[in-house]
Amino acid sequence: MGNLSLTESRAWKALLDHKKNIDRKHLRQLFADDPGRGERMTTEDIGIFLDYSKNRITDQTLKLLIKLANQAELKNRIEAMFSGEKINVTEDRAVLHVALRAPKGSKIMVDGKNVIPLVHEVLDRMTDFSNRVRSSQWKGHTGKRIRNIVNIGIGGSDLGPVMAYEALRYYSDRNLTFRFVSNIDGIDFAEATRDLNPDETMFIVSSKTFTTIETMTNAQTAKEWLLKGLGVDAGAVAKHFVAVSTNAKKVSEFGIDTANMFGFWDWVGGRYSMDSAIGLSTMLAIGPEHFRSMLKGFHEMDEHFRNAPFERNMPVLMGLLAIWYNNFFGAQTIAVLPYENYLKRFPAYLQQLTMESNGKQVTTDGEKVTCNTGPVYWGEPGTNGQHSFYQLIHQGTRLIPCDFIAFVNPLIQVGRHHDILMANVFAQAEALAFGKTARQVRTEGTPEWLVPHRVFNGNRPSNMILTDRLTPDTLGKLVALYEHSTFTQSVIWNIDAFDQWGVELGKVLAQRIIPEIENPSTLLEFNHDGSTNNLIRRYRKMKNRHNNKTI
Ligand code: G6Q
Repeated sequence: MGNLSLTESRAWKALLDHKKNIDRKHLRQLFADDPGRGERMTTEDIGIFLDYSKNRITDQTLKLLIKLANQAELKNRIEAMFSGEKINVTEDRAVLHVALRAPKGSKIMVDGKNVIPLVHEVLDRMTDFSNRVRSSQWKGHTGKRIRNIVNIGIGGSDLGPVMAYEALRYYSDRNLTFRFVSNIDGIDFAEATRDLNPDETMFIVSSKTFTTIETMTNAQTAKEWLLKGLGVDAGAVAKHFVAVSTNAKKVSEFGIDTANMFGFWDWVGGRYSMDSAIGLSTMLAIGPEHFRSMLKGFHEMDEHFRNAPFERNMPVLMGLLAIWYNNFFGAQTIAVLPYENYLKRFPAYLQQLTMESNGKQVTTDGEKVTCNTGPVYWGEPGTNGQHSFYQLIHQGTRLIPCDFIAFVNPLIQVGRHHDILMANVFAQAEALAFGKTARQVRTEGTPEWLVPHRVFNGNRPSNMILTDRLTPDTLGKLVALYEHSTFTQSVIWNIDAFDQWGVELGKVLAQRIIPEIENPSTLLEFNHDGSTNNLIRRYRKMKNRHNNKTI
């Protein structure tokens, strides 16, 4: 590409030209001209079937998008990631979530050291620990078995564990209760623990840095809650607290024995860490075997991403389609719509994965990007969304590409429910693509004044991801699919998908305001802008007007 910006490059301009042809063709036309596309524009591997035929593309579009990927040297970038190159340039780190699920015998070098044995050593320790807790061998301070597990963490140290717990609940040990505390809002902790017995409760403090204010405050509160509840001193902590972190020093300062610490490494980004020790709560819930099966699923998608030709490569195709709508149609969002209730937290998980990764405005060289980067990902499980925001997707003025995710077999067969659910997902994709013309509406006998309101333009694109059933293995594949689609997009834009400097500013500013609002002896003169100064003054004057309950 030389010194040319992305948007001046040959592959980009070819797509801009081509877009004019696509604009002239409705999906109805594309299907009429090419009846075979419904079968041809699909790909299937490792048990996942992707139908991308209802996208506003032709075979030529795909060729041009793949040229764009080749121009960005996507193949080399994938290899660079898998071989441990420091592709997180602003933090000078390797990006090796793929190492977390690589089989025992493999070899990935970071700074001259093979990291795979380290990964498996931690996995083995997690296995041993999980078995001891699940089999009641591990006892709390008063000799009772552990029945409640509370994960304390935020961001990457929370969203993955929460999502995986919900997604794999079917496989979880129902004798154990799982709670997740993330928010600094004390209500989160209070509600999560209000009905728990400290004798039977174990906290997992999950924090890569072990300095995050939300997590450290919640962990401190948990310690006090436990010791007060048991009526004992700090000696009880060892039986009720474990840590997941990269920071042994801070863990031990907090009072957790580092023998009860499960480590990971700086080459695992928070939002890419649910398959590291951060997944300890997941392993406790579903057991080590299921956890390893999830890792196997991740790994199979890694191999698919690394080896499948781009024409049949699911993360590459989905990443390129995201670019197509984001950059050539001006679409600002992508809706992810799982037709599987267990996946209710999946869109929330993807929000962090995709938006923290690709919410960037400069290239890896520090140049301002010349086009839009990361789209907003959002969604809700079907069919609930159908009775709320789908209206805007069907008849609003915005283009919202959708990813439908559906499973052929339900985990629990309840009457006719599953066939009805599946009929809905197929119908939605069909309606979005083909709509309903004015002529069709008229032939239904609709009065003329109502016709415009009942017309569906259609031509609204979607992907359909179809697989057998939601297993730990499938979940691993789905998460890896989105991880690699996100990476694919970042490579095209040449941005660093693995840093998150934007998260830092809020943390720094909050630290400055805390003493100003906590300490009543400080003057009411602050050095912020007029609005922030006023808000702080107002807060200080008004607080404590009610008799707040403390725990
Ligand atoms: C993820 C981000 C961020 C991080 C949290 C928690 O990629 O880095 O969401 O996971 O800020 O950080 P700790 O795990 O260090 O507490």
